[in-house]
Amino acid sequence: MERTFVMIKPDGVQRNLVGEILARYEKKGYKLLAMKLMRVTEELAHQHYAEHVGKPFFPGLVEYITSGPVVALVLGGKGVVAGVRAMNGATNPANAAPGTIRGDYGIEVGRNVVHASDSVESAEREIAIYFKEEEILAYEKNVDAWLYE
Ligand code: DAT
Ligand code: MG
Repeated sequence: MERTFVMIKPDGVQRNLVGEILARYEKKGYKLLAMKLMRVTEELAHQHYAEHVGKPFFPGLVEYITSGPVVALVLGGKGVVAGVRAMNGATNPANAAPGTIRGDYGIEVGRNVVHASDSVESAEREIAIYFKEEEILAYEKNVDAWLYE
């Protein structure tokens, strides 16, 4: 099953949006494979956002992502990588369509509420940064027959 890495960022936790955001992914039909409340350390932030090291916004990004607890998730499902990116909306909430998480809950790019992997390859890389394989569960749900033909 395709998997993606998702994070509800510190602003999402502080603004009491965890339940609403999880509910969206759940209702869509994506399967929760792993979940934890945790703090992102500076070291984790550098690993996670390795592609952005040295960019002007990088220090602010690290400060933001390490500023409070986050919820780290692994979600599974057919097309889940692109599907969650679409549900999250454009990187800058100012450009994110209404109906998306960033469009509905965010204002500025530096407080954009959620993260999701941008490809199957980056999903596997990011999952490995945040989770041990034994923390990721494989299980059947009866509803699967009602989600998949
Ligand atoms: P995404 O989170 O949509 O994958 P990204 O990987 O390009 O976007 O950037 C990672 C995060 O860095 C993004 O969620 C918010 C921040 N960021 C990106 N571009 C930025 C910019 N131009 N100014 C400020 N923050 C930015
Ligand atoms: Mg990205």
